[in-house]
Amino acid sequence: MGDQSMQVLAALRENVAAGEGDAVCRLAQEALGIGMDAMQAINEGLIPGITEAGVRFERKEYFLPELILSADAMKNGMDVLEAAVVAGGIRRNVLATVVLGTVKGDIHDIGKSIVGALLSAHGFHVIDLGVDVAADTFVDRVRKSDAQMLAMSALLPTTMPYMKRVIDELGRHGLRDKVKVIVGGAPVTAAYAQQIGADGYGDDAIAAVRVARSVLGLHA
Ligand code: B1M
Repeated sequence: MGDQSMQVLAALRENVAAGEGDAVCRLAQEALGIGMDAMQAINEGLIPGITEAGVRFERKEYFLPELILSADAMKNGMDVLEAAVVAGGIRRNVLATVVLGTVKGDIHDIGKSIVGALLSAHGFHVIDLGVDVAADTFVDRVRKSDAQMLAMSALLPTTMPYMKRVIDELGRHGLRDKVKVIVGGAPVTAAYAQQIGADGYGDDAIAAVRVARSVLGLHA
């Protein structure tokens, strides 16, 4: 990697961590301008930056307002980079419809949105319901859209169990056999996914795409 790329990535990390949204927006454009892959800018610039903000929050160097500023700065960067991820997608025909959301009680949406962008880039039609999504909303959209997959994200140990509730609710509505369920988010593990009866688990957004393809039996 060239010096210029290294500098842009370091500046992205620092400015996301510092909550400098305007600078992040400019740097994200600079990254694309020098030909950097958008996913590299996300994975090696934005994500380490927001992770650092989380570490500072844990150490009580940051409080909620600073964390929110960092999250907003990350979103500024995502606004620029996400379009490039989706536009750089390798397929144009729709592979399957996926209903996506962060579960009820949880407003973390950055990781979920990255998963959504990558699924779109790989040819999935993504219906993103946003954050704090209730079980009946998930069920309703799965039914109405005839989705082949439901993808849920949870970032808090307290909201993870809600994913099981959604899976149970799909069963109650006779939809469990019609839709595959994949789950993810920082506290979620493969073992937990299995325990709650999900069909698949993704450790990160790339894995989410791999798992989505595999549980739907779609091969390259
Ligand atoms: Co929150 N938060 N937060 N937060 N926050 C964490 C999760 C925390 C670990 C921070 C910390 O203490 N170090 C901590 C949880 C601790 C715990 O209980 N274990 C925490 C807390 C405590 C809270 C609040 C309770 C704080 C408070 O109010 N006192 C509160 C809860 C609000 C709520 O949801 N009800 C809260 C609020 C917030 C903000 C609003 C300020 C902001 C979110 C803004 C937003 O999303 N729009 C925020 C942020 C930014 C974080 C951290 C710093 C970063 C999360 C993030 O975006 N990471 C986070 C610390 C951390 O994770 N290091 C933290 C980057 C993102 C790309 O990663 O989301 O993990 P992630 O997604 C990854 C993978 O997990 C995976 O792919 C993604 C890309 O690789 N993935 C999937 C995600 N979903 C997937 C789905 C899949 C497959 C893969 O299949 C469907």
